[in-house]
Amino acid sequence: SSSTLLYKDMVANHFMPENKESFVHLDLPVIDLSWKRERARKLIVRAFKEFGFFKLINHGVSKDIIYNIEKESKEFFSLPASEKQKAGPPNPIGYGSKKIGFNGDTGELEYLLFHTNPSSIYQRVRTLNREDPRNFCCAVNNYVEAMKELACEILDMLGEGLGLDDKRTFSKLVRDEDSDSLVRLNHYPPYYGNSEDRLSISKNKDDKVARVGFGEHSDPQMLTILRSNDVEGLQIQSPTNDRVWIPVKSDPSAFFVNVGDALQAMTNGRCLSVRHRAMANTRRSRLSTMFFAAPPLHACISPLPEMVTLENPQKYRSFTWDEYKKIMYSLRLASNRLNLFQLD
Ligand code: GA4
Repeated sequence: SSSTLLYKDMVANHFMPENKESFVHLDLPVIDLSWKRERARKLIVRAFKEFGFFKLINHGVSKDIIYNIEKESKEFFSLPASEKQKAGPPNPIGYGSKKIGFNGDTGELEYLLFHTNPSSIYQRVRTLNREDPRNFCCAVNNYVEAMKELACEILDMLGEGLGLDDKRTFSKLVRDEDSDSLVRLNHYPPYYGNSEDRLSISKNKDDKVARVGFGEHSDPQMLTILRSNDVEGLQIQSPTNDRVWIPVKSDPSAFFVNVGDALQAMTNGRCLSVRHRAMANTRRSRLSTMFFAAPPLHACISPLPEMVTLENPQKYRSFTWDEYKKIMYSLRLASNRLNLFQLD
């Protein structure tokens, strides 16, 4: 795990055919939460600076919490469409199918999106005609609580690793009772494709038709924690070559953690909010769950004074999370929205 080559160099040295997308099979940086804190925080900082992503193992989240949310998610998505639609349309939270955001983006998935406060989750789930919505709520709430703790622990280690005056600067925003954190359940149904699609879509090496399930984008929030079942799909764009995609092997026992735009801004560009996408190319359903750790709407997002130096002058102007959200919902999924806040 203590490789000497930087990940970005490994990607940069990779042979690239002209004008073609290419795939590099790399192992993501791995962080083991049972390591000594000193070591874990050093490698978290390194992973976020070079890659924007890492895989988290020995995270200590109970198997029951994980099992229950996956079970409820599976049950929800197997309901008849008319039932699921009662929790929609997404405004932007709620149940959605194929439509992503408000500006014409689509994907091969259906999803549930919630604010993470218990009453918001209950309000949404209540409308479903289920035997007992409390089971669903309970599973989501327990998962959210575990993810919030985990996100804050990672953010505190990052704060220490970056040498912030107040090591809790990041986690305080997420722990704030007005935090705008979200939880998302995605379901990518198996995709077989039809003969017309086969002509226009390249086949991967297993001769299965590859199709984008959720198009390339960066996450707007501070930190994302993703978990999926054992069906592969996540791909990460190389931070140094936007035509190179890095497929991530699925690991249901691990979490995948990535930097969002707000954290890139606060760290003045040190931590990278890297673009990623999900493919729906398999014969089995992919189920994934994301926790998006976000600040409150009124919070001011600005490069922290410790992150601004002579060699690394202030890169972004400050903005409120509310302002950022308004702009992100006015743009397409793939937009480089943080660029609009760049100082030059
Ligand atoms: C991407 C990350 C999260 O899934 C999300 C998405 C949101 C949505 O689906 O409502 C957005 C997308 C995401 C970024 C740009 C805007 C907003 C769809 C879209 C086109 C919930 C989020 O916060 O931003």
